[in-house]
Formats: sequence, C-alpha cells, structure tokens
Amino acid sequence: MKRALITGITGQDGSYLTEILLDKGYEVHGVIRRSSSFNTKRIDHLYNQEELLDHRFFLHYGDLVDTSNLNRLLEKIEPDEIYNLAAQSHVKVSFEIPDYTAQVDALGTLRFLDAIRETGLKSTKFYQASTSELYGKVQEVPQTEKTPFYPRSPYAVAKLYGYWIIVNYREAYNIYASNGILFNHESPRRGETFVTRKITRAASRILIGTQDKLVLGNLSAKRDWGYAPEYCEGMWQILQHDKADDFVLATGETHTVREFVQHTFSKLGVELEWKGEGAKETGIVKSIDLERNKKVFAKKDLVNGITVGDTVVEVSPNYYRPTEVELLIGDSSKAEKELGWKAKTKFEDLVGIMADADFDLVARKGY
Ligand code: NAP
Ligand code: G4F
Repeated sequence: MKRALITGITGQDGSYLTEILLDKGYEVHGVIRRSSSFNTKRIDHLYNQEELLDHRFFLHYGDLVDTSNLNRLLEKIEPDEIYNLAAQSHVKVSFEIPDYTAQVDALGTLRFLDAIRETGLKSTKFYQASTSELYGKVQEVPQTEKTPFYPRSPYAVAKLYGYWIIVNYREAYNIYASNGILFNHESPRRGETFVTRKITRAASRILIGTQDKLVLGNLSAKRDWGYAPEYCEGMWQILQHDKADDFVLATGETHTVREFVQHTFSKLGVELEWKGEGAKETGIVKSIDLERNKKVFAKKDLVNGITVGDTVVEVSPNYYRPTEVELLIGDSSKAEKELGWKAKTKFEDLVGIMADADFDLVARKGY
C-alpha cells in the first residue's frame, strides 16, 4: 500500500486530494495545525469513518515553521509521496503578514526538502503547490511552463522561492520534486474570503435577506477559474510521471470578477445591470425569474430579500491590492500531452455548482 503525506489537509485542496488518494487505496497521513476551535470540517466526513481511521487515515499535529516536527514526521511515516499544500494562501493577506507568509510558503518548502535530504528518503516523491500568481504582471498570454515570472505580492514572491528551491533540489540532489503551477481552482469548499466563494455565498444570502449587499474590490481582474477536484487529480498525475517536472494546470479560459458576479446572480434567477465605473460601479437588480433554477424555485418562500431596482453590488477600495494581477490565462497543453490531464468543467458550470451549493447551505441554515 502506498503511503502519502499531505500538508494543508484541512484546506480546500487537501480535502479533495485525501478523498482521491483514499479511493486509490493509499494510506493517507495529514498534517493539521493546533487551533483553538475545530479546523477539520472539510475532512470530518472522512475522519469519522472508523474503517479508515483504524488502517488508512491518520492525522498528525505539525506546522511548516517547525523543522524538528517535519523531520520526525518523515522518519515516522516514511511516505512514498508528499503533497505540500500547506500555505498562507491569501494574496491580499500576504501584504499584511509578509514575513509569516515567507516563513511558511518559501522556507516551509525548503525545510521539507532538507528533511527529505537528511532522513535519506531517496525514493520519496514531492509535490509542490506552485501557482499562477508567479506570472503576476504577465509577460506572455497565455502563460505556459516557459513564461517568465513577475510576482506581484509577498505571497507570489514567497511561492517563487518555493518554485525555484524545488528545481534546485531536484538538480542538486536528484530528489524527485515537481511543481504543479496551478491556476485558480474553486469549489463549494473554497475558503469564504476568496472572491468566488464570497460571491456565491453573498448572492445566496442577499436572495434570502440575511445580507444587503456584496462589496468587492477590483471587478475587472481576470482569472482562469477551474474546478478544484479535477486539479487535485492532476496533482496525483504529476507525481505518477516517470520523471520529476513542472506542469501548468489551467482551463485556457479567462473571465472577469464582474462576469463571475453576473453569472452567479443569473444562475440564481436574478439579472443585474451595471452602472458607473471604478469605485463608483454598482450592480442593480434588473429582473427576477426564480423559476429558472429548480433549487431556488423549490425554496421560493424563503426568497424575500430582493426587489427590482435594488443595488446589490458595490465596490470598496478597501479590497484593492497594492499591486494587482490583472490577467491570468493558462495553457496546459504540456499536461495534456504528457499526463493526459485536461480541465473538464466549464466556467458557467463551475459557477452553477458553487451557486447551487451555497444557496442550499444558506437556505438550510438561514445565514
Ligand atoms: P487553503 O484552503 O487556504 O488551505 C491552506 C492549508 O494550509 C490549510 O489546511 C491550512 O491549515 C494550512 N496551513 C496554513 N499555514 C500552515 C502552516 N504554517 N503549517 C501547516 N499548515 C498550514 O488553500 P487551497 O486553496 O487548498 O490551496 C492549497 C495550496 O495550493 C496552497 O499552497 C495554495 O497556495 C496553492 N494554490 C492554490 C490555488 C487555488 O486556486 N486554490 C492555486 C494555486 C496554488 P488551517 O486549516 O489550519 O488554516
Ligand atoms: O479569489 P482571490 O482572492 O484569488 P487570487 O488572488 O487570484 O489567489 C488565489 O489564486 C491563486 C492562483 O492564481 C492562488 F495561488 C492563491 O493561493 C489563491 O488561491 O482574488 C481573485 C481576484 C483578484 O484580482 C482580486 O483583486 O478577485 C479580485 N477581487 C475583487 N474583489 C477580490 C475581491 N478578491 C477577494 N479575495 N475579495 C474581494 O472582495
């Protein structure tokens, strides 16, 4: 039985990857951080399955800033594959905590690689969660594995170190270490402060009347948004390749934040019109047709928060970033050719999956 170690197991990707690896028959070990309240809600459904707990699913306390802990975990578990997904992953927050972000996202990666080197685990394979944020102020459209990097945030600069230390340890010590350069990928498990989830959650709450407005930053930023479970399958495929290498995973389509908002409301039966520009731009309810979405229509009696003419979207410069990434669009033809990986879920379907899931949740819980 293959043994995998996942850092960041409590995050969006960690939870999907755990399901995928358990399904493939792996023994899965996850690193969790001590927290003053529960932080395992994305994996509780797995942790509560007794047959898994006995034999194939184990959680260990740890932190990427604690070198001795990482060494101990490697010595004890001797994993065949390591997926390093742990990170301070919020770009805007990285401007507030740049030192911590570097400690975890840059040096955390180095600590792990060094632990592999010191414990002499020669055949362990290492996956690094690299990111399309490396391209930042993009030097080429679309972005490929060969596009030069131009990071635009402390997060991206820290991940740039992570990227290059992977390449360096691969070349210097012959460690099997690969970068997955993943473009944005989303799901109903996405953290609530990332823009997609913020939008689908707010739109549902606005419909039901527990929130008045959705306040956002840059509506014109463009992202290449895919569906997270497919990208986590791609992480596994990257480590099954005969040699360590770096791969872009992306959909090849790009959309603005504004389009994400528009499609979310539309999916829930509400058409918006946009007025004004920049920080004065607003999204106003133009029409409502709840029958368009079966889930919403079935709970029509709960929809009492919205009327034609309401302003439901506003902009606040508080959400602007000191330096922004305006456009991302990836070309993953190398992954398609060498790994057989291709994104399947289209933008509108992704928006639908997330809007439906959040509407269900909000309708069930009332907030
Ligand atoms: P996420 O939901 O924010 O999850 C981050 C995980 O890292 C959580 O489990 C978190 O634990 C853990 N973590 C944070 N700091 C840690 C530390 N010091 N020590 C140990 N664990 C720590 O992120 P995600 O969306 O799943 O992304 C997974 C990885 O892919 C991240 O490295 C991210 O930067 C990268 N990435 C994401 C995307 C994307 O679009 N999602 C795209 C490219 C790259 P807690 O639950 O305790 O906070
Ligand atoms: O959802 P976001 O915060 O994601 P961002 O910055 O693209 O980063 C995510 O994807 C990266 C891959 O490219 C990962 F490496 C990273 O870990 C993370 O998962 O913001 C997307 C866009 C930005 O341009 C932002 O300025 O949405 C814009 N935006 C507009 N209003 C907002 C908001 N972002 C957030 N979080 N909140 C807003 O209110």
